[in-house]
Amino acid sequence: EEGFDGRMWEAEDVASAIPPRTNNSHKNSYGSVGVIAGSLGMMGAGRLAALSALRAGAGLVTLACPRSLQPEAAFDREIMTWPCAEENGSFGMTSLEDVLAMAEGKDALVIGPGLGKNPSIRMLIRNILDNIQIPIILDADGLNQMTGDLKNLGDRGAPVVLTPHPGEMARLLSWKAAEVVMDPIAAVEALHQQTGATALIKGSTTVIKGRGIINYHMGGNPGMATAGSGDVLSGIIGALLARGLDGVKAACCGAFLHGLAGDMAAAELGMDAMIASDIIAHLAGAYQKLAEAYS
Ligand code: NPW
Ligand code: AMP
Ligand code: MG
Repeated sequence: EEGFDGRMWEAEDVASAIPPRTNNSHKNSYGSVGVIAGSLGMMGAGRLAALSALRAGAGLVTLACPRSLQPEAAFDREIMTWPCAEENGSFGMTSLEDVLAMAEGKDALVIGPGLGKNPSIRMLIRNILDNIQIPIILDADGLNQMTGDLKNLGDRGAPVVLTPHPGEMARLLSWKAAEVVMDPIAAVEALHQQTGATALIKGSTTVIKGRGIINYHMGGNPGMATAGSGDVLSGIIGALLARGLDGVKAACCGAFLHGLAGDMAAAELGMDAMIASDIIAHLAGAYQKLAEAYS
């Protein structure tokens, strides 16, 4: 059985799920994450996901982007970039060859933040899901694009984690957003049932459903209701998948670290002024708290 056993998990559980750094290790020991994200006007979403993956402890992060946006994608020096063939500032089916080349040798892929609405992205993602057997987290426009086309993901050779907010969940299930908000547990169970993937629904309570178990997380605060905060979560989960956690553990530990970093950002800056980058900056403090819980 993957993940935790349905109880509310503690810092100690999260700390012990994430393999500690060892003395005779190197960057490849901590996973290589590929991020497929961004489009003209929303490259920031891709950058936030990529930097979050690095701050969550991945050894290497490569941000694939539409070719014309490469200078913006490369803004953070530690992030490698992978310019891809583009369709009017967006990824599309014509990006497939470049994206498959980027994915080679990666330990996890983050797909979706800021991808936008180019309809040919749907075929691109379908091809990736069918042809690449590495763990994937699918979020944001990656989910919106795949509505009606996410089935049998449990039979894939590697985990898939889906992280919709209630609006994205409503589209995926053809429910009303109000119905999702009223019963997020039923929604997350339905999404897991329909797709076979690990499903995580965001909100003031985050609910995670993988094989046989349901997990909850109640950290975080309304200061996290700010642009890009979900893109940060997807990068964190990508890093944890690359570090070898299964789908449920990556989702649970990712939600925990994201909520804790968000609470530390709010404590320092206040809920009104904090922004998504501050959640990334406070991942350091969140990991320190975990280390204290573990020792
Ligand atoms: P409403 O209208 O509020 O009632 P979208 P998005 C609903 C990128 N970003 N409970 C909401 O309902 C993302 O990565 C880029 C209930 C509305 O109908 C995506 O790729 C940034 N309903 C892209 O933008 C920073 C809720 O869902 C719909 C809900 C679009 O993502 C920002 C909105 O969903 C952003 O991250 C809730 N809790 N939450 C950048 N800097 O580049 C949402 N809804 O249309 O998928 O829009 O979430 O903004
Ligand atoms: P997104 O809508 O994709 O940007 O994701 C927003 C992220 O911030 C999710 O991880 C939510 O769980 C978190 N978040 C947003 N609002 C709150 C809130 N009121 N309390 C706790 N977490 C929140
Ligand atoms: Mg989002």
